[in-house]
Amino acid sequence: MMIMCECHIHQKNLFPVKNENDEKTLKQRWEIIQESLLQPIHSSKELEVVISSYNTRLPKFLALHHFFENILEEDETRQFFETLLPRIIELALSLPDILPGNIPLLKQGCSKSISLSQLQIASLLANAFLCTFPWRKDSAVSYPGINFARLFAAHLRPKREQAVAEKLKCVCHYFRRVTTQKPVGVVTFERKHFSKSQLPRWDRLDNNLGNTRIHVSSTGVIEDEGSGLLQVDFANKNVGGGVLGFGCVQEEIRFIICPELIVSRLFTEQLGPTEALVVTGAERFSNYTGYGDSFVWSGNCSDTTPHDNSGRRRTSIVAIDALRFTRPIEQYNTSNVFREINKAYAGFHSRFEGPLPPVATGNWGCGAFRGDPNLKSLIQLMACSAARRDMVYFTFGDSQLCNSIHEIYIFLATNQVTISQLWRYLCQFANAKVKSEHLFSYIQQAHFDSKRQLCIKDFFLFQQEEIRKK
Ligand code: AR6
Repeated sequence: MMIMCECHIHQKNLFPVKNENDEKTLKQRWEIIQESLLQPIHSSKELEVVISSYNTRLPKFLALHHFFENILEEDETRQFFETLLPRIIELALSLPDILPGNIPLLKQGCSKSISLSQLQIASLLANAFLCTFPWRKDSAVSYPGINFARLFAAHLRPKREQAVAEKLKCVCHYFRRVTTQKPVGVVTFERKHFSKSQLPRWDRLDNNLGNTRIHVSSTGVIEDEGSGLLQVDFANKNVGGGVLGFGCVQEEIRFIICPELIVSRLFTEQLGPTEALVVTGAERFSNYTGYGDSFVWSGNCSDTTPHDNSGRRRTSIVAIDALRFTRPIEQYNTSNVFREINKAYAGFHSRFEGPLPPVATGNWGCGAFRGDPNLKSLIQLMACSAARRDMVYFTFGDSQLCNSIHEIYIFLATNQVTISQLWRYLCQFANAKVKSEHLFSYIQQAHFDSKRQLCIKDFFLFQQEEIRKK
């Protein structure tokens, strides 16, 4: 009946059930799912019972109960169980018709892409909402996980409770939209892998950094002001990070307002150090205010982004995961700078010739992952320059950072500093006993010193030449 991807719901997937005589027999999992979900469900507690009839490894749905019992109005809860849930179930159970073939996996070490219609994604997400995907022993560690169970259970931390409820509002809103009017577009998920030989030699690139144009702004956010640009997702190596849990920072917010991104968790294996995921065509469904614990769903978003010839919205989002530093001082080590610059390059590089859209980014790796925005802005500038893209950098309200990035850029441009020179200064900084907040002034000094040394060298060469001539 259902042949679903090399990944999850599988035709031959059998599940132990007890028969009338209390004996254990094996039954096709999809049959059990269908039978269970076609029963009437009036509350989140009943939904939990139904789901646990075909998925046994579940945490308690405390956040979901809290949401329907304490957050929504009685009327809204009734509407959900009377109208929306039956529609979500119908959408989930029609998966074999909507998506009859297999979905390949985007495995580590391979560059590969998958295109799905928005309707196929909606049906997959409806299955994820109903937790129909079995837990897979072989891949549990290296794939992020798609069932919504963790979100339904994310209730343990009181401060986060509100944000989890707001995320559930985004999810309900998404299903309300896609079950009212079928979406017609297409979304492409592209995994990019770079081998060592495909990466630049940073110590040899003589691109002038001033040739890369940058715009730095202390106002605006990537998803609003980055329209038409390559928008960076400050990702986790498990794409989506804590979107189906407590998480509520840049990546999780992006995924929850554009829920089609969540489906990537079904088939995208953990990102390796020189890998990125580019998603083209995802629609935005929700607006929001706040950030982190203060995140609030603020209603419908009508995404007016035009479509390309393949029916995809012209929105490209690139997931790149920075390193998380428990000891921030370690980020200046050459090996870590090398890892981060290659990761950014993997995200920004395009195999297409001709002018490329600029990168819309900001303090990548500098929130939850505790990086230094001064260093990360330079790393991203170098990666943009090597990938032939301009850069728009949002400092997220930090006007001091905005000024200092602007200042160092002017310095690099007017002094015609190249990628390889800046790479050398960063390597020198790694060995210098200087405080990290002085990175920019260190670079300026290092550049003057190296110029002075060049002048002295030139002077001696000139003198030697003069003596030789005499
Ligand atoms: N536009 C521009 N800048 C932003 C935006 C936005 N919409 N949102 C936040 N910032 P963070 P990380 C700025 O912590 O450190 C997630 O759980 C703001 O200054 O999300 O790379 C992932 O799944 C913020 O402090 O990214 C990973 O597990 C900074 O960007 C982990 O967090 C960094 O945002 C990644 O952490």
